[in-house]
Amino acid sequence: MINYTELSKEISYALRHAPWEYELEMDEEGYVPVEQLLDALHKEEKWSNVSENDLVIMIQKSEKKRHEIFNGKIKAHYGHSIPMKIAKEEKVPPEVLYHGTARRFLNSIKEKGLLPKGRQYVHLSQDVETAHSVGMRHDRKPCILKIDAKLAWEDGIIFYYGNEKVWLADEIPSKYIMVDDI
Ligand code: HQG
Repeated sequence: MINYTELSKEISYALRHAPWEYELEMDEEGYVPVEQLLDALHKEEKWSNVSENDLVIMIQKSEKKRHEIFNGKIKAHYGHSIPMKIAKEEKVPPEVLYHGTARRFLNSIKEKGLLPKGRQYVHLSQDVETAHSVGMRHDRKPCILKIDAKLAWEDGIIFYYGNEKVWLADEIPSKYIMVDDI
């Protein structure tokens, strides 16, 4: 029986952080051939029977839309930390976006704005619930930041589409970030 959550974590690791460990050739959008990924996975005992159909099931079963298969290739929608910057689609953002973070990061965020830190882009959430679950990964009582995406976009900050819940930006200066009244 395949553990699809574990499979998804390993594939996220491969596609976001370490394609070279799996000998994957990645294009500028982050796609790799499904066959290459399967060949790499098959070298591990626990993934020796994984098929393309399992990857489809893994994507369907996941609450978050992390991966996409298209034309025999698979990519991660967001989260990358590899040196080659993944090209994302620029898009007009919703008027407001959210970011869930830890209380201990607040002073630094107020001073420097939101920075990508270990990843290629700052990750923003479409709704408060998503931001809350993102923030819970860093702090049991996370802070939800409200981003004036409309104003930022009008001022020339570029936003990129991750999936229907996740938006990306290169950075968000602190003047567009509100910490209170959520
Ligand atoms: C913080 C997961 C200090 C930032 C999630 C965050 C998301 C600063 C942390 C996706 C800062 C980076 C990404 C500054 C930002 N000073 N701290 N100036 N600017 N930070 O994990 O956004 O489940 O790299 O607030 O759900 O938490 O894996 O980013 O707390 O969608 O699919 O630096 O990853 O998706 O943490 O999460 P992360 P994130 P998956």
